[in-house]
Parts: sequence; structure tokens; C-alpha cells
Amino acid sequence: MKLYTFFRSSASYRVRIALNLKGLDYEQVPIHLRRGGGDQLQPVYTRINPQALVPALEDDGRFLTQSLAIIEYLDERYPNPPLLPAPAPDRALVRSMALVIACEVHPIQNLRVLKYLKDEFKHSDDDVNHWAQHWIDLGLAALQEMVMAAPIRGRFCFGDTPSLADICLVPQLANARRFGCDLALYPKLLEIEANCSTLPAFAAAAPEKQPDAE
Ligand SMILES: N[C@@H](CCC(=O)N[C@@H](CS)C(=O)NCC(=O)O)C(=O)O
Repeated sequence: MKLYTFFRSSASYRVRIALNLKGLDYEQVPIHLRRGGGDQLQPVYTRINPQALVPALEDDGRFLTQSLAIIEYLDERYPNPPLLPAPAPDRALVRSMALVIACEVHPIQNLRVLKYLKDEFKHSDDDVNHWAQHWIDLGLAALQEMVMAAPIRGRFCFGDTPSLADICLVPQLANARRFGCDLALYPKLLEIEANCSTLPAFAAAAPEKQPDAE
């Protein structure tokens, strides 16, 4: 398997965690998102992902894109350990936690969105940081409430097993730090992050551990 990835990309980070949790070997193909205007925009990569976003996973000659689709593919193809709980309502809850991050927060603080705010609308770096912090805070506050209200509570977002929700949370917290969010507001999420960081699958997926880290 080949993962087209960038060390600092939180969507790539999600897939790295999932691959590690499944114990799968994979080769990394670095796609630098800034150098030379961005490798993701080069035709050699947009033929793989027409959205010009990382990650992409190559498996058995097929290219898959969208981190959550890739992770669910891995979960279906390599079911152990499962990344979603078995009961349907619990699966729906864990997916909804993951989607708070993947649908509502991350897309509107992504590199190209922030670049558009700066280039097209002439917003300052401070404005753009403020924008990112606002949407990250809204999502993390909601996620913390969802975790606290979940019918099963434990070391992770849902019980004592890492799931898709934790896979989305940990990279988003790294992102939030880059934007200077006040994470002290989210003690439960920080506790979960600390528990995740004790697992080799999460630790090895961290941005600073990647071969393309700067
Ligand atoms: N929904 C997509 C998001 C992918 C995405 O936004 N990737 C970012 C890095 S985290 C990217 O490639 N950004 C490049 C850009 O904004 O030009 C997924 O989950 O895979």
C-alpha cells in the first residue's frame, strides 16, 4: 500500500493512525503542500486525486481518496481491530463525533480556504487565525459535550477502545495548537489525547515522526 501524505496534514494523520492500528505496512509518498506552490496541484497528483488534496491511498492498483472513506475501506477490508463499535446506534454516534471534525471544522480551516481568505478577500494573518480558531472552538466544544453525554464513557471518545472519533480528534487537536486555540477549555478531550498518545499506533503517526517532517 502507498499513502500519499504530508506530515502536517491532519487528514493524512488520520489515515496513518488507522493504518497503524490495523498493523498494516505502507509506503509513504510525500506530497509537499507548500513547496513550489504545492505538489498537490501538479498534474501527476491531480490524476490521482482530482480534488488536489491529501491523503490518497493506493491499494491493489486502486486509488482511494477522502480520509474517512479510506479509513472505512481499511476497516471493512481488515476488520481487526474494529474502528467502529458493533451496535448500530453506537456506530452512528462515533461517526457523528468524527464528522463534527471532518465535515464541520477541518474543511473551513484548511490551507486552501485560508489562502483564499487572504488572497481574494485580503484578510490579515490575524483575521485568518481568528477565523480558524472560531470554527475549531465551536467544533471542539460540541465534541466534548458529545463525549461527556455518550452512553458509554471511558479512556477514549467512546468507551475504552480507540475508534474513528479518536482518529479524527487527535490530529484536530494538533491543528488547534498550530492556530493557538485555548485547549484548556477541553479537559476531557486532552485526557483522551493523552490516552491515545500512549498507544504506539497514535504515537508513530504524529507529524514530527514522519519521514517528510521538517
Ligand atoms: N475531506 C478530505 C480533506 C483533505 C484535505 O483537506 N487535505 C488537506 C490537508 S489536511 C490538503 O490536502 N490541503 C491542500 C490545500 O488546501 O491546498 C479528507 O478527509 O481527506
